[in-house]
Amino acid sequence: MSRTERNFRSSELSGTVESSLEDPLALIQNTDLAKYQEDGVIMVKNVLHPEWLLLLELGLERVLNSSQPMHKFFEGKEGEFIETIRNFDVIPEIRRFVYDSPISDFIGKIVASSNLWLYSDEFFIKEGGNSERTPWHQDTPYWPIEGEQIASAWISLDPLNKEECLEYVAGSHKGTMYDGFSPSKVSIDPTAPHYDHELPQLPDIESDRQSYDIRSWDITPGDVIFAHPGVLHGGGPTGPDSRRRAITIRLYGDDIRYAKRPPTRPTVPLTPGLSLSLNPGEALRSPWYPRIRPIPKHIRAEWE
Ligand SMILES: O=C(O)CCC(=O)C(=O)O
Repeated sequence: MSRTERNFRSSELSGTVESSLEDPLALIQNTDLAKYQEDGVIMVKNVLHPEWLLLLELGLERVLNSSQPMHKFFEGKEGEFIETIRNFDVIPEIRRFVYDSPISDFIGKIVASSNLWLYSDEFFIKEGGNSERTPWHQDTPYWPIEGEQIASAWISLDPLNKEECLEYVAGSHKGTMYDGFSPSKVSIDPTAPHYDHELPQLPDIESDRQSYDIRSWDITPGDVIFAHPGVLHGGGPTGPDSRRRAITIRLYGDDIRYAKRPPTRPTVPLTPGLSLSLNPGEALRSPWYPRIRPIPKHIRAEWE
């Protein structure tokens, strides 16, 4: 079956996990945790059962057929691709995935927190071949947070070679927090600042790749990349026959606090009212960020 056919299912691929393990958390080992601390990113192979991938594909189809807000990068150009954020609240498949699959416990193990809250979920959908790069950036300048117990799990529903994968600058989570890129200006300048010069401008990593320790991997659906949101990352462009449907799930633990960002632009995703209910330095607790672990009683009551 062609990879670009609409009804292609990543769960039908050979090479994905065939049966659930009794203890999925054992798939993330102490060596992985040490590497995550050092590099700010790890790729763990074959950790998601095909049924979870099917659930995500159904969720993506529901999002694409919904009136959920979508943003187009490189709009109107050949390399255009779509991004859509925070569908958890309205797309039941994403809720099921976050509560029921092992993804949240994987993140809990990585950030060493048994309490977990959802920061966001975000799809990046590169279809039709020849999609552009996702510009290099860190997530932290866009998010009104401080603390270390937060991680993103990046999951591709399609097989990818390492050039098409999300790429990371190892160790950069320990360095400077740069400004973000400006999504509306990416086709002119992928380092154009998001804010009004309150943070240092992003370096032009793409023009100087040899100066950075860039990591990426060949991906088979079922593999997951876990990353610290302070690590510089950018998405490889896709080839002419490629399709790259990826979702990132971001969860945080106990030490994450509310922090202000420059007032010249809103943070991402939009959370109106948040700055009126929290002071900088307070724990990030708000209806914007639902508790995921332990699973709240009212959620458990749905099936008990
Ligand atoms: O998938 C991509 O191209 C971008 C992903 C990304 O920036 C993220 O997950 O934070």
